[in-house]
Amino acid sequence: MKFIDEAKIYVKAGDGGDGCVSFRREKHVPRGGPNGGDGGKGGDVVIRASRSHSTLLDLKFNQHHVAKHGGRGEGSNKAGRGSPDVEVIVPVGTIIRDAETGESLADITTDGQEYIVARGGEGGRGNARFATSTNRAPRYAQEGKEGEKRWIELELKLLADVGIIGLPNVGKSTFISRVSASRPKIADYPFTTLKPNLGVVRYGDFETFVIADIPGLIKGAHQGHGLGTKFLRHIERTTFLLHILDISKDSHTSAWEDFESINNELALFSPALIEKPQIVALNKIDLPVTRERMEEESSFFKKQGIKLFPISAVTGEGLDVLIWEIAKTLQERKVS
Ligand SMILES: Nc1nc2c(ncn2[C@@H]2O[C@H](COP(=O)(O)OP(=O)(O)OP(=O)(O)O)[C@@H](O)[C@H]2O)c(=O)[nH]1
Ligand SMILES: [Mg+2]
Repeated sequence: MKFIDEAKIYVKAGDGGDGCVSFRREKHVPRGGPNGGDGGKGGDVVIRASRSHSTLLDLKFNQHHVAKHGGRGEGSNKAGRGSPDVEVIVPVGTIIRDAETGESLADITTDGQEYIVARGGEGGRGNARFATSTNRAPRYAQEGKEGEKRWIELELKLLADVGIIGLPNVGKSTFISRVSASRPKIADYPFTTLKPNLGVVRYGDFETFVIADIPGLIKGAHQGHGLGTKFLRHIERTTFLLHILDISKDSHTSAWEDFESINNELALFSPALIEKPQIVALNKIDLPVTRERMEEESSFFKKQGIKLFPISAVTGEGLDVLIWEIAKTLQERKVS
């Protein structure tokens, strides 16, 4: 499976406008001075990052990005018009390279960040600029400079929006396999997942978000128990966490105790992680043991001010509601 999104595009900045050769013509003045204006600057091609874009898909169908030339200079010292820049919008996290040399040009890491990939040519100077005491009537002007052009490669490493946490065996991988095209190994024993998996979740008509399934955490993870905390850095840049709980194993399991114990491990590992908002789901409600206690657990969480989403990753029950909640929360965070 590929989690690198790539696009190759051609960018060409506008050429500068030529400078103008012109002389003043006035009544009764046999030979006026030079008054040719400068040419305008050609438009740049600028790459700009936007948080509202999540893939490079648009650019695969729209490869050529060409800015307009600057206007020619005119008589009466009128400068040519500068041309507007052409913007190419990319998601945050895009790496820009020169396609020919492979040279890395920029790493776009923040919303609104800009990088000029092709600089517009400067306009040529008009003949008015070349007048000197010895040459009062220069008959030449400069040509505009050519705008830069090249092929560039864009690469986006997908960053997960949502990280799934929970004890081993609660159904994290089952969940991601149900809501995305990701197919991690699923089995009824702890530590089935040994390295993180990413899945792209589609919802609505065209929207997507990326979710990361990481190995299960256990008590003492911060001391290296289980697989420890070594995969937690993979979810350090996510917007929030999906915390999955499972009370089906034995009748003494309390969802709240598991919830607190995982959060305790998170806090010990990284204050930044525990600060992240969490959406909490109770999985396996298709099993009678879980179903019976679902209401009780939900009302307990509610008292703590937390909404518990009952789901079954196997039958799909409750998943739509949960996905919409995740999508809504992501949207709100993008806007704010
Ligand atoms: N009945 C039922 N079983 C489920 C559900 N979700 C997962 N399971 C089962 O629970 C077991 C563990 O599922 P996984 O998805 O591998 O759990 P995990 O959380 O990824 O586990 P680790 O990767 O080991 O941390 C498997 O046998 C699944 O079939 C569910 O909604 N209902
Ligand atoms: Mg797993």
